[in-house]
Amino acid sequence: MTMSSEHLQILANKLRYTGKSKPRALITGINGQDGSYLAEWLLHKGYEVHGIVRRASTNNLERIRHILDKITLHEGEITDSIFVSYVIYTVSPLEIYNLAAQSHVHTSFSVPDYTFRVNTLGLLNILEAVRQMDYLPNARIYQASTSEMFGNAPAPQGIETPFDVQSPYAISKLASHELIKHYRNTYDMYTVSGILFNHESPRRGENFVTRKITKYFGKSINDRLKLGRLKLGNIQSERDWGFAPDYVQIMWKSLQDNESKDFVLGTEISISVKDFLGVVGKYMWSDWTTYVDIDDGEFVRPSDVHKLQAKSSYTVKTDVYDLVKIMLDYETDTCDGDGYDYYMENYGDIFAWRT
Ligand code: NDP
Ligand code: GDR
Repeated sequence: MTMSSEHLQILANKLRYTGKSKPRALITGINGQDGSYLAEWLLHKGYEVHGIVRRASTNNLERIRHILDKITLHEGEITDSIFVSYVIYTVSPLEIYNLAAQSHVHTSFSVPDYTFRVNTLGLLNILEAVRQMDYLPNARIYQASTSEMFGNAPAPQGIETPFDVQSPYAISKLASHELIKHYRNTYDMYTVSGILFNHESPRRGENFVTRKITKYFGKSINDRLKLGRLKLGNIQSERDWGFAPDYVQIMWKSLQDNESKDFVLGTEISISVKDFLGVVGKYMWSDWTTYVDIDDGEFVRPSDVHKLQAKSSYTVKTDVYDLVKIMLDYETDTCDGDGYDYYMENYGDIFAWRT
């Protein structure tokens, strides 16, 4: 007896919930901030986890070093359609989380072409690979969309807010958001665009503003004096900053519903970079103004987004004030690893899924 693709799809959906087979997930960008937390979360949920990483001449696996023996890595670029199709065909995942991106907004002004290729054509490669393998059960696809797509639309921004992009990065992500809708509406594929506001952690890249600030202020006064003053750009801009582990759980949740739908996720609290510095200064008993220089060249963008504040589809647990504490504790070595001990002690079960 041969099975139609419809039957295979039904069977796959049944297996997803019965626990008879381990569900298999593929994460692009698994060695990034979110990819590393999501991999931990999916392992905790009993998944077989596969990830795509780029070949590098230096070690780029630091964030997933502790789980390397539990996951399978596939080395390649998401801009390479042949590689992407091959991995999807061989892994045959039930869920694909597309987190790989040129994710730095300021950098996207210097490399718009590259940004578009990774952030948009990368997703297209995944969507086409899944669509064309219609003899395999369709994988559910999560796309990492961003609050940057709202740009300077008046805050708070929710699922109904019209987009107002301000950077090549935002344009590339908006094109991907439209691709997600197109493949869902046209081919009946289970695709989700999660529009996430800024989320940070001790694993955040060092050239994003929260990590840049906490890394600097986590140092002793002597070390700060040796380093010289911290140079920042536009400190008036306001962002809705949350804690990355909270966000990856919702990514997973969004692929477990009966129907796929897009959503918005943030803390609903928005503070400026200047106020973020104020909170850091309070925790560190430091007057931040003594240590910071505003540089109106290097770190200022050709156009910036003034205020982002979510009208969120889900509640998240950690607010920006706890986030600052977690990030500073990590830098000052008052906690083990990336805030786990501190967090278990103070907030109980939020991190209980971590191994
Ligand atoms: P990171 O920059 O930490 O991670 C990006 C990942 O993408 C890295 O693993 C990187 O690998 C990988 N990557 C980049 N280019 C390629 C490529 N051509 N082929 C394969 N892999 C590639 O980002 P985050 O973890 O912070 O964010 C995850 C996703 O969520 C991104 O798509 C981002 O745009 C989006 N997003 C993030 C938000 C946030 O506040 N963090 C908010 C909203 C959306 P490598 O190490 O080799 O560079
Ligand atoms: P963002 O994060 O652009 O919101 O993108 P970033 O931390 O880079 O900037 C936030 C705001 O801070 C201002 N700023 C500075 N930014 C950086 N990086 N360095 C500085 O020195 C500095 N000084 C001031 C910026 O102008 C901006 O207004 C992040 C990324 O994770 C994206 O991938 C994601 O989509 C969005 O968050 C939501």
